[in-house]
Amino acid sequence: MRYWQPKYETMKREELAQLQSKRLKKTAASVYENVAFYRDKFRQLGIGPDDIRSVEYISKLPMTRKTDLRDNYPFGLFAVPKKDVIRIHASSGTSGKPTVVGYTKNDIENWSDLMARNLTMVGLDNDDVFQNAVNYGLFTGGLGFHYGVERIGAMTVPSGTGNTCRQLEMMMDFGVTAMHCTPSYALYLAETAREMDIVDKLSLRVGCFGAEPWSSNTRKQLENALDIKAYDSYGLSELMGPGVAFECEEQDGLHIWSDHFFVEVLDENGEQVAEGEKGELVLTSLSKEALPIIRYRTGDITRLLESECSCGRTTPRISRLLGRADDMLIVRGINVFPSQIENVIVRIPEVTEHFQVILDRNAKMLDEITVKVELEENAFTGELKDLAAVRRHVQNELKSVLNIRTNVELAEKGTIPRTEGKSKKVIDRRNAL
Ligand code: DLL
Repeated sequence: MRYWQPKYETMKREELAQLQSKRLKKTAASVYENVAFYRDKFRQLGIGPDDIRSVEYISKLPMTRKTDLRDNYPFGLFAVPKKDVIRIHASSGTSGKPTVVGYTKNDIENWSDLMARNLTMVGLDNDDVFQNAVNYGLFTGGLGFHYGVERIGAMTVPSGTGNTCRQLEMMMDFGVTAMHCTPSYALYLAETAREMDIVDKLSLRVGCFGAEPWSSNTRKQLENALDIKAYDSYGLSELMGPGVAFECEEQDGLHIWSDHFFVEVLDENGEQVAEGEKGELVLTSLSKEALPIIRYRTGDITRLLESECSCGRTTPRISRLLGRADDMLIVRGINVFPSQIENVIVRIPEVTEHFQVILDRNAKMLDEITVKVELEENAFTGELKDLAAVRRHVQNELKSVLNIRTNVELAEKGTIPRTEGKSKKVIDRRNAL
């Protein structure tokens, strides 16, 4: 087994708890001293950093939400002077101000190390050629991966996004063995590679995909289409960017680097759920200098897996992300996650894996949900002989999972927009005038 930092990756639980306690105390002291927002919160709760004897005390500390970063835009939560910040990133923010995050030199060092751990964990080294097909701007995915790839000494191809045919040409010409992009863009790349009939000219063996939810069926699809092993990469700007949690070659949950992040999975009342139960991922940074974050409510739903992984790493793991608390659609009182729809669609051979969910309100003010899917070129060669049969089949499959009747719209292949970054799968027109 190859590790990047074996000392930390295979730490015994007691040893890890000691390290976490030490780092939590330091983090709490830093935010108390340097960030008015946290000092006020700690004071309101009648606690100070000296009360923290061990990491278990964390459940008494205040939570941080995305709105707190927005309210303190741009640098209000930074715990170091501006001269010590060597880089910022920002998350796009679909509404209101974006959230800005900052890094000291040490933060960038740690981030690069964590990314190097991840890439080593999926079997990459300096013999690999790595194409990083994501945006290199304020989005953390570009530079975050780039520094990790350089750290393991692989040859970096910083292709960025766009021009899908050119991306594929680079893969062929440079002998690219590993790549990173969003899973939705990977599907598009795979589709284009098939159309150009070049899949067998690619040397790809590893794909790292993340930054948005994707299902295990999409994984299978990508692995088959590109003849690779596809790994899930989870992260968020507020905590660092990509690299917070990553799958190993076992593909059995994502290792979360708990020497740098303390993991909680909480129910609606803020109580820790039992191992294996669904809850919201709440993360505390244990080593960040520029922007330490205490108990950040990620909004992402997952399960905590504490059992040891056969890869030998002793970190806790989380299940693949099951959606976001705020991604959940409520349609006629029923909870619907876009990931459930994705899981159904990718199993139906008559339609492609691209879909959109459109929500409307009808004349009786009732919600209507329409799932738009694309018909495959050879859709009628199997048991389903015409459009009506395909539509009915998709509708029935969706009903059996969602417990709600959906309208199904069949579109021509290629008509649902493909994206280079995070895809927009839901169009909610219910409150439109
Ligand atoms: O998306 C960081 C990243 C870049 C992760 C590249 C992985 C690869 P943000 O733009 O701040 O940061 O968005 C973070 O994206 O809270 C999740 O809701 C979602 N997300 C990220 N990774 C996954 C994943 C980057 N593997 C938000 N599965 C997070 C599901 C994911 N959702």
